[in-house]
This record gives sequence, C-alpha cells and structure tokens, in this order.
Amino acid sequence: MGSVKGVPQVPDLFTGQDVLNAPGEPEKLGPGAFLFRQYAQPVVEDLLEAIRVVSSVSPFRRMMTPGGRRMSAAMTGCGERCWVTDRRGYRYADTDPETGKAWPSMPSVMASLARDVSARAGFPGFEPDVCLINRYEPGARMGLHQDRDEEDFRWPVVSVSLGLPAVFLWGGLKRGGSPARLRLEHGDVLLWGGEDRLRYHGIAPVPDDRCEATGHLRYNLTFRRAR
Ligand code: MD3
Ligand code: FE
Repeated sequence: MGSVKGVPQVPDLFTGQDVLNAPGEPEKLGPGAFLFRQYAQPVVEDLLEAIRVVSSVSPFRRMMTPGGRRMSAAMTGCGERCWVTDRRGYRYADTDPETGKAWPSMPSVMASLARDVSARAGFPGFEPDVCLINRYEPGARMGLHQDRDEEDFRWPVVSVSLGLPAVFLWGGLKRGGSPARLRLEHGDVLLWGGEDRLRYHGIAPVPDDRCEATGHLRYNLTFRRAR
C-alpha cells in the first residue's frame, strides 16, 4: 500500500485497492462522453513499451488523405485491422499496406485497459478489433472530423493520451460552430459513446515542449470496434 505523509491510509475493504490510488469517478462531458483523468497512469510505461513493439513491426507513417494532403500525425496500429487513408479513401484494412502483412496483434495491456474503462462507463462487452496509434510531433494537429468508418456506432471509442499535453477540440454533431477546448495529459483516458459518438473532434497543433516519458512526442491510442 502506498503511503502519503499526513494522510490516513485507509484500505478499500471491498476491492482491496489502496483508496489513495483508486481511480476517481470520471468527469461527464456529455450524455455519452467521459473523461477519466490519469486512468492509464499505472500502465503508462507498459503502453509505451507496447507502442515500441507494435511500431517495430508496423512502422509509423504519415498517410495521404483522399484529397492528396499528407497528415501531420504519423500513424500505425494493431489488432485484427486498422484504419488507413490514401488517395482511394478512408477505410479499415486487414493488412498493413506498408508491410503487406497482418497488423501486429493487440498487446494485452492495451486490450485490458480499453475493456476495463468501457465497462466502467456503461459499455460492457466492448472488444476492440482496432487500436489506431497516432504520433504527434510539435506542430502536428488533427482537423475537426467525425469517426464514422465503423459499422456499428453503438460501440464507443476509447482514447488514451500519452506524452506531451495537447488541446482536444470538441465540437457538435454537425460541422460548424466553435469547438470546446479540453487539455489532455499523459495518462488521461476519454470515452465517447451513445449520443456523443458522432461528435466532431480534433487536436489543436501540439505545442513544442519536452516531457520525461516521450521527449517531444505525443501519442494517442484509439480503441474501436470496426466490424
Ligand atoms: C470523439 N484522434 O484518431 S482522440 C482519431 O488525439 C482521433 O489523436 C485524436 O480523433 C487524437 O480519430 C483524438 C479522442 C477522440 C477519439 C475518438 C472520438 C474523440 C472522439 C470519436 C467520437 C467522438
Ligand atoms: Fe477521431
């Protein structure tokens, strides 16, 4: 059990978990949107190691949009399939177009975190078949978009932020209007389901900074059920 000077140590009799380290209640951002601040903190190093393993098989690459622009975030992924974009369009692909091989399987630390957080947010039985991994260098961004290439929008999307902080832009169900801004930090977890599943969202240009965990990089993991 952890010990913090001056704070009584009260074990949680029901879960056996140290109360001081127990994950807090999420912040409710909308009817189906939840922010679990620091939820991934206990496994951040394992997640970063899992990213190294995945990207040693399927390297990060900056993909082309159908409009012919290269995305500023580099991407890779793992699971049964992964989201890709090129001149032909956006889609889920069962093999990595760069390697011609299957995507690496999803490391268990990733799958467990996604299942665990979705059950807590009221989405039991979520079994992601995709973990898309985005890597941002300072200045990289992601414009406002909807995630709508999945077959069944009843499943939520779970996102984990690692490394440099960034401002998440969070708009409405229709294009237009100025989005709300939310700072996301190393270890924060977001979940979007239900009525909020098709909200427009994006990432403002990542400020130039350094951090202990990743140097000058921000990573984001998004867990989805594509089929
Ligand atoms: C809200 N990634 O990969 S994660 C993406 O930080 C993506 O890399 C951003 O948007 C990133 O598609 C934002 C937060 C997020 C992810 C999925 C959502 C928010 C969402 C789906 C629906 C609504
Ligand atoms: Fe998205």
